[in-house]
Amino acid sequence: MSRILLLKSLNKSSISTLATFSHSQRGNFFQNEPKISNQYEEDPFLKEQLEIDIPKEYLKDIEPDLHQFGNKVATNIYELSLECERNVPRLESFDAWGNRIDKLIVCDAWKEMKNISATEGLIAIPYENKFSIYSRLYQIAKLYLFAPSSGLFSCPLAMTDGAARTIQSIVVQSFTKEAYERLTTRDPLKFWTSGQWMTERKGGSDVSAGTETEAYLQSDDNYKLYGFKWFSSATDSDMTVTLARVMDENSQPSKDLTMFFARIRRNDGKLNGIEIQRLKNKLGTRQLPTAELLLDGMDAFRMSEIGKGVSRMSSMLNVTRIHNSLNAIAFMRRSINFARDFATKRKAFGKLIIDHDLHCYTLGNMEVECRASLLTLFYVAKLLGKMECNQASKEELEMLRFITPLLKIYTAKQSIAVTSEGLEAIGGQGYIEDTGIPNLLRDSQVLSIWEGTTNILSLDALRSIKKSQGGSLKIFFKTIFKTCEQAKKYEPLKQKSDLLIDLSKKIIQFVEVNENELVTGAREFSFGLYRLFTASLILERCMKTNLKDTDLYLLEKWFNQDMIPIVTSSEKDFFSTKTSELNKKFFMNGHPSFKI
Ligand code: UCC
Repeated sequence: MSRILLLKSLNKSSISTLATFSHSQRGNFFQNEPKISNQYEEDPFLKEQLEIDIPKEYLKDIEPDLHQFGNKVATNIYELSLECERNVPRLESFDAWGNRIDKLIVCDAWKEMKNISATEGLIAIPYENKFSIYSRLYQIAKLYLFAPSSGLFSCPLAMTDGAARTIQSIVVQSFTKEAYERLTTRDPLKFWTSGQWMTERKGGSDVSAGTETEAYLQSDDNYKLYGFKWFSSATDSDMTVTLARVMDENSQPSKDLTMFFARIRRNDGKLNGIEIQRLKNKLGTRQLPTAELLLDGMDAFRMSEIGKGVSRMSSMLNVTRIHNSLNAIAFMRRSINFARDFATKRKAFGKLIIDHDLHCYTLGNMEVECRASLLTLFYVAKLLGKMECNQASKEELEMLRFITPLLKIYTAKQSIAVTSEGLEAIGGQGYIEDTGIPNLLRDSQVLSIWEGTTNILSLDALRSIKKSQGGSLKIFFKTIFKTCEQAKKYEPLKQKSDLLIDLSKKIIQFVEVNENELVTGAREFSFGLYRLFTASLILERCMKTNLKDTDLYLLEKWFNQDMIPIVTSSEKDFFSTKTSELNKKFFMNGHPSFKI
């Protein structure tokens, strides 16, 4: 008997037990959700790279810690991050009687993230320096595991690390001594986090022109600050580093900015001359209490020479930009880990989607971006570690300065692309908030904006070339050529090494002849440099892993893109003044302000 006839022949109560979608049943099929397990063990590429980069005598102590932490970030810490996502911060500005209270309410899970950060040594590790120049790399690997399970606590950690590094670099003064100890402690009862307030209403890129905050001298290096900070991430921090213009005796502001240190609260627990105007309503990073702050006589200490704030603050920025990148790559990794697990559980067109070649091809492309960028992140982490142990050569310091913005802009863009692909790989469910997947994309979107946008940091790379009178670019290519010369000796790497040399020479020649196109083409230029340098690191990895098939595949895939887009775009005349005018007409036509 057919199913329909069978259903017709039954009375109502029997139907409800048999019919798949009757009111008492909701169908038989429920999709198994994508899951993650130990995030260290799930990442053999990471493990292998640590084996390559860190001597055995250190790794034997580091590995067990990464193993235990890899498990936590997939279990209880991950659960806390979901809690942070569900219970976003709130601000109560007034009490019932109209008194201004500016009470910032964050959830218990967020507070627990702070405790975990301290006890796991997420900031302490490089400052304890137990593993010499490898301490930084160890910390960055650990933060990489933490970031996508951190409920965005990785943001205050970035600023905390930047602040600790900045205090260290300016020689710890009496008022920052306590701060330094607290920022770098493992004791959760003593641990402080720091904010980094740079952006005002006039914008966060041209900080020097946009800062209106005024600093009035009280005594010695003590000042009172008056101003309005427009994007103050992690307002629940214990201290902050910020910029202001020092006012002279005629109440005239200094031309250049000065860097200050301030506590958020005074000893009585009240805000330190700060009013929290409102919390920001953001696309992502909603777990993070980002606020607009009125500084109304905030007590602060001068941390830099007057007018040297931007250059002093840049040591903080260089650290937070590395954090930005590690978050970007970590979000890619998490996205892939979810997508690939889902592929082993989801069936379509008669088979699991892991058995559809097209789907695998898509996941493979995501993996390329994540692996390649991890190599560049580790390269930068090693240089930072050397610098902090005073073991970096002049050339290495130059490389660190030059590659950091390249790493930041490239990984941020790729993170958005890869996490977006990751959502799509999970289909409609990837778009559903309570799967815990969409926040990877929402949170990635900010990475290309904060800590310097893509355009600003492309120009920053150009500025660093100019400041070094071309020296940084020379060292950059010297490093690439050196790797290529070694790689050439391996037959399977010869063709790509020659190609990399050839492409590098083309871009060098381009710079010599077309300097005037570099500003308009700054993005393409920076992306190209990043691709070339990362290619050299993949070659290096291939040598270190004895030409492992998956590393050779990574190499092949990495070269399967436009490696020098500034050259190819310039050949089409995209950067000339004439084309720039056409371009403006192209996108502005129809806008009320535009007259041809
Ligand atoms: O977005 C923000 C939110 C914080 C959230 C933190 C999250 C962390 C990630 C966590 C992931 C989950 S905070 C603000 C975002 N804004 C920026 O990052 C600023 C972007 N703008 C720039 O970077 C610009 O290039 C400026 C502000 C640096 C340009 O300003 P100026 O005044 O034009 O500065 P100059 O002339 O370019 O540089 C002044 C000095 C020079 O040194 P001297 O005085 O010796 O000639 C530069 O060489 O500073 C030096 N300098 C640097 N040095 C500038 N940048 C650097 C650098 N990166 N490294 C070393």
